[in-house]
Amino acid sequence: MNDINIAAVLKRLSIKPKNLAWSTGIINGVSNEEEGIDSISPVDGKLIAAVGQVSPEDYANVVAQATKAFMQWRDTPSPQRGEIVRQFGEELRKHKQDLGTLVSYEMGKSLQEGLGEVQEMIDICDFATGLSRQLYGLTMQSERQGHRMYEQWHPLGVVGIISAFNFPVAVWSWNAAIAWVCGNVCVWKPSEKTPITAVACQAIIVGVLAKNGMPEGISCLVQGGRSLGERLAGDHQVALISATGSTRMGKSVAVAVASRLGKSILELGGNNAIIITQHADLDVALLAAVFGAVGTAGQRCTSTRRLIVHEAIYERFKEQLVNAYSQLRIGNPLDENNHVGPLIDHDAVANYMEAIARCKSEGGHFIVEGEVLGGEGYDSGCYVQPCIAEVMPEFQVVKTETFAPILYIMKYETLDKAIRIQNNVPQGLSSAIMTLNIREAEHFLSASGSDCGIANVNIGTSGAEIGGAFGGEKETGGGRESGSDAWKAYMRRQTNTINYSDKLPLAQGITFGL
Ligand code: UN1
Repeated sequence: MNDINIAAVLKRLSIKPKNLAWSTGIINGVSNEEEGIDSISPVDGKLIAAVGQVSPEDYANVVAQATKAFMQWRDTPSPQRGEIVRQFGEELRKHKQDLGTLVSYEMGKSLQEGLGEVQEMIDICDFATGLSRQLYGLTMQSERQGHRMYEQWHPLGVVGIISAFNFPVAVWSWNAAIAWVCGNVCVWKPSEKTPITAVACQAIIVGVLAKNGMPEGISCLVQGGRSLGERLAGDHQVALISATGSTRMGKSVAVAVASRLGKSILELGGNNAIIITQHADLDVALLAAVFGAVGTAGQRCTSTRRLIVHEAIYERFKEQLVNAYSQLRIGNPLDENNHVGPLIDHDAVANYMEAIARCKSEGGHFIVEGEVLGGEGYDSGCYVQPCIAEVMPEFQVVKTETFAPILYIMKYETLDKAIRIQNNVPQGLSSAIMTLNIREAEHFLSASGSDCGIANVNIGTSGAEIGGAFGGEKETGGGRESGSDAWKAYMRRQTNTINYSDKLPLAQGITFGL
């Protein structure tokens, strides 16, 4: 970090005061300076830059520009839209190091993970480019003679994207890249905790659009807090809202969007468990558990929060886990020697402390104690010790998602019981089993197994690839983003029946004559 010059990174990413105007949502306009958002790095507590918040008038202007751009974009052939997304991916390749560094500095995740996040963006651009030639509909057999029936997929219009601080750029790109090739235009409200990475992405896509003679309204950025999210969710001009964040936020977005019969994709909280059976490869299990629990300082939706370990190997695995935690290096995430960076801010630190206190009050026994770290290199006050508590599965705190590196470990006797424990939480995002036994693995993946949107075997709960549909059940919200056929949620389906006969036969054999 000491040799990383953040000012130079910002410059190379075209983050100049002039460009911060984008963040107000005024396309090539001026910022509303009074109500700024300061972006403070959790790495060292320093101000990175400030952006203006969008005013209601700015917002109306943005949506008007987006709506206007949609008229042009929806008529652009999808493979041409894919070509523009491909070029965006190429620019991301060029800027990978700088953007990954900025993600790491603004959000606090390790540089490796920051670069990985940009790689996810590149990957989704490649995926979307291919997809732009594969937005297939079905052809159906008509029951009437001389009739042809088929379906086609059309764009929805303006897609609102509300993203969270923990994946400040990748989750936006999953949504935006797919939405664009589908013919939609996007209005992005990033987390107010990570506004600068959003400006960097906007600078890149604006350049690509300009080079192709396309209007900026195809990609709009609006910065602000909760009230802006509410404005977006309640806006009938926004056909689809894709929101990532807490279950509390998701519930209010869901109600606002449903009340106007809009569409939503929700990717909310997780409470992800790994079941480690007596047939597991414990070396693989250990690495998966530790990366899942401490990666991104426990701030992924997919972070491993619970380990459900078979009684026969419980003590041995526990010992290995404690030993692994003693080797963790916590510190500046831009220093590649460190495994764990800071939490996002002081509120997150307070939530971590509160969860630890609650766990203790419910009877949890900490085998690795948690604490807020102080002293040299920890001046931002956001660095915490990843910790592990032995718990009973029914503790309330164990059923709650705390965005911090707190790992709960519990014992089981039979696989059915382990699966019951795993499923008995309100959330349903990701899950995993560690076993070399095919019966156990297949049972876990069966309908009576994991109830989550993601279920893995011999892989941890985090680190999903973009090619699969990403999302989960229950309080995770039910939405699916990124790969597989998740694109269908970004389009409207139209069923077309064409009569090329000289009669008008009615369906269901109804006769009607004049
Ligand atoms: C999130 O935490 O919201 O599967 C997204 C993963 C990443 C994405 C996480 N590819 O951990």
